Amino acid sequence: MLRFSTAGESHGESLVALVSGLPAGVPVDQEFISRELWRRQRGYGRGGRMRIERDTAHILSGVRHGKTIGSPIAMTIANNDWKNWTEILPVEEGDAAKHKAVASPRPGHADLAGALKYNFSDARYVLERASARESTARVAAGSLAKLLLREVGVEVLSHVIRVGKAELSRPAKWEEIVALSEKDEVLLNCVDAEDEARMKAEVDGVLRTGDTVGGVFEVVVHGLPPGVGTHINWDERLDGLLAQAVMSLQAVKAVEIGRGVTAAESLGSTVHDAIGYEGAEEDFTKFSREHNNAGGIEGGISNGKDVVVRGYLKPISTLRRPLGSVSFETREPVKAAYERSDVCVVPAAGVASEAMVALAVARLVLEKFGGDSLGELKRNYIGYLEQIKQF
Ligand code: EPS
Repeated sequence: MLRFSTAGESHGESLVALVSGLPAGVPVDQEFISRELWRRQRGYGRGGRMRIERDTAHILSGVRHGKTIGSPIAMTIANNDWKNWTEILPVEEGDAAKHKAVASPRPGHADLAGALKYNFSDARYVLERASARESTARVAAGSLAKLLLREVGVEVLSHVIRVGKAELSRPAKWEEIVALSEKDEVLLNCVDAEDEARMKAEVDGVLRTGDTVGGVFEVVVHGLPPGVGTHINWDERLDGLLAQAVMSLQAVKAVEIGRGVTAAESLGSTVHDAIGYEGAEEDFTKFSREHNNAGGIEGGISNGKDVVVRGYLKPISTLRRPLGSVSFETREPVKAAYERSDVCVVPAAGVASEAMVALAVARLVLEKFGGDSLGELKRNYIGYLEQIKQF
């Protein structure tokens, strides 16, 4: 089974990603991993930290001569900011006077619930792990899943469809999303320049007022054949696994698949994607669909159309003009703690979600097609494609 876990804190020495269950023989392109990490770092609305970090993954194990060897892959990503925190957050006891307390919990953050749960006298240690800095390690892990998926023609990318009140006003084409991923400069990772300008204005507005803004990103899985995931068991459904994967990212508060939200207020006759039979191959089979409201998944199984997953992001909870809170020390009313933060992270959250979606899809692809080497996986994959083409 493909599994991964992460370790590391926002201002610690390094982040760590550990990935196991990839077959042997997958080419590992380190430039690709670096670019994925860099894609997560950019975007309009990030704070000063992104000028400090230049994320790169250092591979310690599981890859030799440019390919996976089947054993677990361990990677570290150094925090450049660590040099500024070595005395504030030492591993050894250190000097208590240098401690930098998060003295009043920020509403919306893990601060209060985490301090209560772990019996901390302030929220510093909670912030350190709750921070979305952790998503860097997920992107490193996800880039390996993407490299595997690429071998079977599957790609995963994202774009931004809403920032605050500014929304993408038209459907995006796959080619436009690909073009965004190839750009060296992006503002809000939106396929439409005019809509992006309106999104930028939303960010500029909150920058002025000391507030923050959320939004919606869309992750698209392109080239996935029908039959990945299953209706048979609740915990093997593709939709359920994607929902958990995306919801688990910091600040994501809702996940939608296809037209999931508006489907609830519409009639069945307008929601479901009527089926045709072309006689010629369309995508993977001779069956065709009028549209893709289902977002590429029916009954927890991929249906061969693009898988479309949306993540709804709440506004960042660290506010320059903070909300009311309570001092951990005195229990008196005070303003919530503020320290350097971002004001909008919708593009970055989209890239981190690509990683989570790629890991979930890669897990199910490996479960369906199996194989301890890439060659074995590909043989099974090609055989299956032949089977459904004849159907
Ligand atoms: C974050 C606060 C900021 C962000 C950070 C997430 O960090 P700092 O307090 O060091 O400025 O920049 O995000 C990242 C470091 C990152 O790589 O995405 C938070 O509190 O969640």
